[in-house]
Amino acid sequence: MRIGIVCYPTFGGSGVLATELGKALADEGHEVHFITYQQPVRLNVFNANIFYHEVRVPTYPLFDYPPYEVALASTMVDVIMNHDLDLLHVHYAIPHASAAYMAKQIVKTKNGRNVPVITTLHGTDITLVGKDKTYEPVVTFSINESDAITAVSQNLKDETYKSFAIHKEIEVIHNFVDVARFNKKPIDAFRKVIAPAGEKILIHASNFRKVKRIDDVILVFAAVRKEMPAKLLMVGDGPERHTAEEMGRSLGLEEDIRFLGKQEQMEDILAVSDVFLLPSEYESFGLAALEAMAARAVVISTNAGGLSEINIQGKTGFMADVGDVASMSRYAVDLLKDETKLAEMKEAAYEQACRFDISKIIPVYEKLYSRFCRMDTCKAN
Ligand code: GMT
Repeated sequence: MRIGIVCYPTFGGSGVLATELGKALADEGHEVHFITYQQPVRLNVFNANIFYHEVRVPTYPLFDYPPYEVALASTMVDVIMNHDLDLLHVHYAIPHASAAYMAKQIVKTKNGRNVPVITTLHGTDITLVGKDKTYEPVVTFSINESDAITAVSQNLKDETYKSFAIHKEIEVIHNFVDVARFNKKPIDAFRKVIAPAGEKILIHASNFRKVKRIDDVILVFAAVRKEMPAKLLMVGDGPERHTAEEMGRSLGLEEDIRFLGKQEQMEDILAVSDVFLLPSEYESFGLAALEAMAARAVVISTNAGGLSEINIQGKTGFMADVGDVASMSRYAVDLLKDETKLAEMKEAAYEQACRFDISKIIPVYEKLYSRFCRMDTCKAN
């Protein structure tokens, strides 16, 4: 099939998932057209089946806010018509679902074709930004106008029905991980640089927004550090980074916490890590945690949102209520002191990640797409 994928190109989970999906579909022989304002960060391979179309947003002195959605819809129209796309799959509702609706109407007027639009809901497009009264009417309308709607967890599906008047079926298709990529042997030299005395390594990776509760990451680590030598890797960047760095310094932990910034080789960093901390206020799914599990890191997280759909309490990791730093700290200390338990849970985390392997989820998306196959142009795949 010829598939258009619209996503954010940044380090956020929705962009990562959409890019990995597109790459996997291209490997399966589909023609995949990415439509974004910048090359997606994980689109780092050459594949003859992958095309990248950049959305250019011309500026003009009158525009305090250049109209990105208009430029996006126009680019979608161009790509649909020039490449005869079979469908558009948009990731993160705002503003991708409404831009897709507009593009669909334009193509219909121009050549009578009704291009199917699939919208995948990822998280804050529903639970935070989308709910805002400024956006809600457009979000509700464009989700309802989609030909198929998917959510990355059962929790996000439930939240969507709770917050928006959606009268269509939302299908749950869980996020996935390429287990083979994350199942890597630790690079000894790298581990030695981070933890020269064989200290345990904890890690957090995110875009450092308020919803991630970065302070709690530092507090849990401080509690661990009181009990044993340990190191913390902070991967990513965002608005809360400065506060976190300051907090680390004020607790006298600057020698033990490394802020690595945005990193592309997550598999190498995760491979040397023992515990992944994710104390978020909300996570629709927690793709970063799933990638950590595939690399055999034990996840200590909150039980918010869809996290309990991947993390099994006491088996693959531990969960506590949002803000319950004391419990998360206790879980981390007890686990890191018990080598046998740690090894056992690392293995269980890996096995759980295998249940969400890319090979299991791609066929689910392909099945969904096949419902919209055009008899005249759809090839066997
Ligand atoms: O919150 C982020 O890190 C980015 C955001 C996004 O949509 O780009 O992530 C959401 O989508 C991810 C992929 O489906 C999920 O794994 C994250 O849990 C979800 N984030 C939240 O719900 C806060």
